[in-house]
Amino acid sequence: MKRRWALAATVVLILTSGSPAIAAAPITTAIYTADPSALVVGDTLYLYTGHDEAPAGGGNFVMRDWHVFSSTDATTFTDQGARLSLANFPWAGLDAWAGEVERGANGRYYWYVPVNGNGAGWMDIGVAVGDSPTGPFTDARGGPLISDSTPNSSPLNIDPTVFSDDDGQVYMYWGSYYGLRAVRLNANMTQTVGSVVTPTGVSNFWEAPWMFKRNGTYYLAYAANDSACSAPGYACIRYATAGNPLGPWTHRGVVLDQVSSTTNHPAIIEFKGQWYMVYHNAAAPGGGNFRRSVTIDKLFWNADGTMQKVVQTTGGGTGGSNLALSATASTSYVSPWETLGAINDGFTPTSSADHSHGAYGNWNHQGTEWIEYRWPTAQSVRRVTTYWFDDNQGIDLPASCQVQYWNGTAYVNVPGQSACGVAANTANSTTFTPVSTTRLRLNITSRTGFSTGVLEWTAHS
Ligand code: FUB
Repeated sequence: MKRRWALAATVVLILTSGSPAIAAAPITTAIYTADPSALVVGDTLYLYTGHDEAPAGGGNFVMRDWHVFSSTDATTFTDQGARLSLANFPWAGLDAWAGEVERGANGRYYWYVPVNGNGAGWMDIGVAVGDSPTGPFTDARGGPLISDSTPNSSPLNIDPTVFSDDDGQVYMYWGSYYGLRAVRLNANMTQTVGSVVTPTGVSNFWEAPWMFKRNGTYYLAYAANDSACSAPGYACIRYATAGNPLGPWTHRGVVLDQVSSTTNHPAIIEFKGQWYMVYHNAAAPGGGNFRRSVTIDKLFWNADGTMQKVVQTTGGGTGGSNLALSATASTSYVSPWETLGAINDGFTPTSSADHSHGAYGNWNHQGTEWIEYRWPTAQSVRRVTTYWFDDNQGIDLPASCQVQYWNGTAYVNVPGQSACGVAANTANSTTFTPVSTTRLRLNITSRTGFSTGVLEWTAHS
């Protein structure tokens, strides 16, 4: 039973507020975290995360345990440690992937996790139980709850989301490889009831379902990877709604654009009257597709019960306000009909083709051009985001980019720069070792035969 703060007064606040989120992002840089689920108990928000341990440059998931984080303000999170690991499941050996904790009617806490069960096939879903949100947790079954031998199981049995309805009925959704599945669980939370069903209406489902209820409507958010919302190999978060917990579902749109990691995984929850989207990206220093970081942003509702697309921020918890807003922009070249001022007007584009608030473009120059910010006094900067402009004509996504800063004598590359992302339809995040400077520059190198453009370039301390 989660998400219980739907007071009338807070609903009014949610419907009328539209300001960008300021929250902690990422929740920690001490370790890499992924695949969040969220649970509110009393005045505390708990996040249950996976733990990425792949080496720098690694090309596979290395995940052995799960962590619990707690917060009373959704900004500062305390790592309560690895509260569950593969060692808790003697029948499993690898792949501590995306889990979720749900409170049972008996007051106990059930942690559902996908693991490589060492049996037939690949991934199974197990469940551990504990008497507090932080455990200790122990294997509740001594074997899988769902496996490849479960009739009508998913092509990949991962990513369970468990939902306890107001009437005491419990439902579990899970799956990947486009194979969403659902089943009822009994009141003890550790056995399935009836047949596994294949829900309908969940358009472009790929993996990572998250189920919740608001004002009598059931919501299912999930990772999709169709070309309408993300670049090849990346995911966006879509969602569907239903009047019944097992559907049929109606697709409602995209609630979170593509992020800097290929995978994404949502948890949506209300805490102290504010709704949040918890997800992961590759934005932490040294991050990547297998070294992800859980982050959190505010989520706002429309009056008709649809969700506004989440604005991805760097968060106030890590000092993330947009320094570009107070900078003077300049460039090596801007086409006479384009607008350099668009790059720091604070607008969040809806796609790389969205030049409704103007765009910087350098057609018909090719090769390397730059844009630059100057401040009257030195700023500490550790991260930028770049939303590329692509007009599907002469301006295309760049081949590469490089952030530089003025060291008092010359422009030099920022130290420890993470990948300078060139993905479409997203704010590509680039982190580096903090620099103190009055000037920051983005060198942009075009693809052969094209010019380049930028819709928004933010800078953060
Ligand atoms: O972390 C491993 C897998 O990547 C998760 O199970 C998926 O949701 C994706 O995030």
